[in-house]
Amino acid sequence: MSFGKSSELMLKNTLKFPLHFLQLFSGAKSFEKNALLGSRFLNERNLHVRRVTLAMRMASMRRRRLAPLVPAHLIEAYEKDGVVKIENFLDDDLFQELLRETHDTNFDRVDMYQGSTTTRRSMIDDSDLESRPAILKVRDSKPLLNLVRYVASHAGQPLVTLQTVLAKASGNQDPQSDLHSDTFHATAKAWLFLNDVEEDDGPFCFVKGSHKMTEQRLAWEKDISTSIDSVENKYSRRGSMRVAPEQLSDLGYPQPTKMVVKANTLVVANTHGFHARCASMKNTTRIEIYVSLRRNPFLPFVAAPLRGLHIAALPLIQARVNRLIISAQAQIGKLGIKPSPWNSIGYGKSNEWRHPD
Ligand SMILES: O=C(O)CCC(=O)C(=O)O
Repeated sequence: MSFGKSSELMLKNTLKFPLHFLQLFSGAKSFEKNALLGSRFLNERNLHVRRVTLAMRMASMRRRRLAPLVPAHLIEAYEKDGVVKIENFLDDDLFQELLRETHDTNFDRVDMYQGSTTTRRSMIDDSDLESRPAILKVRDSKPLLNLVRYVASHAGQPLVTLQTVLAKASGNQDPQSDLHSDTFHATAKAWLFLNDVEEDDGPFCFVKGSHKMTEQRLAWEKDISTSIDSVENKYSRRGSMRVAPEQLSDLGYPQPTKMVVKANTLVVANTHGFHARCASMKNTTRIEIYVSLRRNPFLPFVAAPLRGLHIAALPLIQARVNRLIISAQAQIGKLGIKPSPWNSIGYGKSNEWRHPD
């Protein structure tokens, strides 16, 4: 007996229904991969809009409880713009030592290739930092981690890694260069830049104020959620919505701000807001301590003294989290669920230019 394509799809969706249903209460975002999230019927009845608005309300509630961890002027800056920039974040001695440890020594590295850009992570787990006290100090810096927690609206343990972005002037389009929102809820990314980033060095850019929903944006997102089959961009179909700069004013937002920065500047953003890595006009090397934190948007608690009951805060995990994430993604790849984007390239300098094997 042979099924038609649509009967097969119906059977698949029926079998997956319990999983898809549970995912409604998680950070799952892909309209394409979850028949409920992508359902025109449900989204015409505001499923997506309700998830967005509930997630935002829960994030504000959690942030109020996290506010004592962060200085008032940074809270004010975040609430206004959705992004916080702090120049001269580290004192000069610590910053110089951080540069020395980063540039003079070899790291265990993995690379990800997106278009003409290579994103490298150099492992900074406990075992890598026995003789790198400056990186350790920054990795565990409370002011840094607490600001990321506030912006993410969670008390969990952020991922901290040493990241290098090696961007070529020409080649295939890097998907990070299109303005986008990472997902439908608050999530934090931070960059402590170790070198100056000029206008044409592929700076981070952010649409100030886009961490807040406007009525127009909600209506635009509803439109997308009810017409997934005709959305061309695959990342938008997967819940990371792309927006064109020309659309921003219709959504009630300004044009993006390029974060042109001096070395030792920290930028922390809620990447639910629209952002991108500007295209590079020349070959550039951007090196940074990169931090991120994303958790279930519907968590009703903060539990700050218990690190938000986050599995990543368990000492055995925290000590080797850089490698655990890479090997978890490799395992998921081997199971045929989703290929890992990371390629091990062995030990070497974090800023070395090399050709993919
Ligand atoms: O590295 C950057 O400047 C931004 C990267 C980005 O867009 C992202 O991580 O979503």
